[in-house]
Amino acid sequence: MLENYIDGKWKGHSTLTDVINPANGEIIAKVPLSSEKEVDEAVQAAKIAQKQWAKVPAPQRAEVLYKVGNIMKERKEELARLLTLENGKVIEEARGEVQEGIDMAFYMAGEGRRLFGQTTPAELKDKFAMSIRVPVGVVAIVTPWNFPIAIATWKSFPAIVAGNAVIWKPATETPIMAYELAKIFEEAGLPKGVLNVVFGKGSIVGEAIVQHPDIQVVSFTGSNEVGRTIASECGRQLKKVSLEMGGKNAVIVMDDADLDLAVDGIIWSAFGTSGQRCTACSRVIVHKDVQKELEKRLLEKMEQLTIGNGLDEQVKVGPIINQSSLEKIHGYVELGKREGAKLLAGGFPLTENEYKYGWFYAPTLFTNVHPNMRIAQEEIFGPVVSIISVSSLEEAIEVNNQVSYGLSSSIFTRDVNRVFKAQRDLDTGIVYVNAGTIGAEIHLPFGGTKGTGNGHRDSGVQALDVFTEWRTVYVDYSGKLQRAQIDIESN
Ligand code: UN1
Repeated sequence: MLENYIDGKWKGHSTLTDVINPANGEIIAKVPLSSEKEVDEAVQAAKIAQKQWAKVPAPQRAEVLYKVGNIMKERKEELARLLTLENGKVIEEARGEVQEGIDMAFYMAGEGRRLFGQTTPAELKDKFAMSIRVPVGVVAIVTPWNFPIAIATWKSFPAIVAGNAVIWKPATETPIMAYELAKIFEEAGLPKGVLNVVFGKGSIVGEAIVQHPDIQVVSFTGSNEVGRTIASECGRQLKKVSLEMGGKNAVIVMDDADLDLAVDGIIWSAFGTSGQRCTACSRVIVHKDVQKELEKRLLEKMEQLTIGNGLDEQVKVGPIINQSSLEKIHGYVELGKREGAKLLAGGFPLTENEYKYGWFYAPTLFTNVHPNMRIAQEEIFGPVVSIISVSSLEEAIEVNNQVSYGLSSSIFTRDVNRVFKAQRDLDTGIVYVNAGTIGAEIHLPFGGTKGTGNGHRDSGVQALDVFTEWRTVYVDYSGKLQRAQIDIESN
């Protein structure tokens, strides 16, 4: 039974819900469904803790992150197995995700000795001007089930090293990673109240977070619909909000591409994590001259994909997170057929034998897809790919950009001119050349344009912008009153 972590204490709750292993339907834990009361308790503790934490020198705050990183490293295999149990992703990807968290710990710990500000010349004599980063105060992070530990580290580590206190609401589907990370912080010696975890539903706990007057920042990764609601409410209250809300990411395959490489890139980014990544490839925009050959090779590779329980090292595609996601995916496949797309592979849930008690969906490939079809416009968040045929690079870029999202894109070509044109014109926050659409590294900014977000970035040094304010400091050491803009002449 999992417990909330508030003010350094583990607190049980009377209302609980089941955590289910999506590979076999087994109940693996129970998680609290908390209320506004727990959110408020956490915020009150965080307010007190933050005042002290902000006074701890940043290099010392960073020491806690080094310890967190080391504990995660020691426990990497165990954490990866727990991650596969609750989320379903295959074990090698789970190890990769835990590694992302470890990398983020050491990277952000390094920021404890930087947190660079700026010095800028002042207009007046004997006057010094600088801008420094200061913590915002109490911040909230709301994290999704598809990367339950990595995304939490992208947000909580910069927040903590910068001197904030954090209220964390993890997804109820994957609370075990949150529970484990909170235990790791506790073991690493993070002072009580600096990190608080409140489990529960978005409609209650999430809503209470957004409404709480003492929370200054909300950093959210999840659906577009929820993100927009959070944004409008935070806007009304003048809270800073950072949003990452998915993608409709495309791989472009030009007529001069290394086709085998492109096929590998598509398979990995479309069917890895069963397509349940914000960065997953769900469109392939292919030059018409290589379309047939690409389809043939894709189908051959798709046949080799082993689907099953992610704990089996041989399995390449794990389950879908839950029944409602499975139904949504299947709904889109039915819609694609009605819209006139041609189904080349998959298109059905797997329900027999070993698949009986879990939620599995066959890797699915559509062709003859028109860019305006809903399957080519809306995020499906499952193993479903649409092939769209084009005649030129310009058309490929136009089709890529014709969606409301702008997270990730990729191009396979051997032509350096096309590479540079594409990286300039593809309207996404992340562009890959000769690689699939997934695999962002933690020391670079992660986020997207248009409906993917609102201009902020997770991870990278840019994450600090979400969790700090810029303070401008002028020190006048002239010993007299110097009036800016007025006394300039007398300098
Ligand atoms: C996500 O899907 O929300 O770039 C995160 C990637 C991973 C992170 C994905 N490193 O695919």
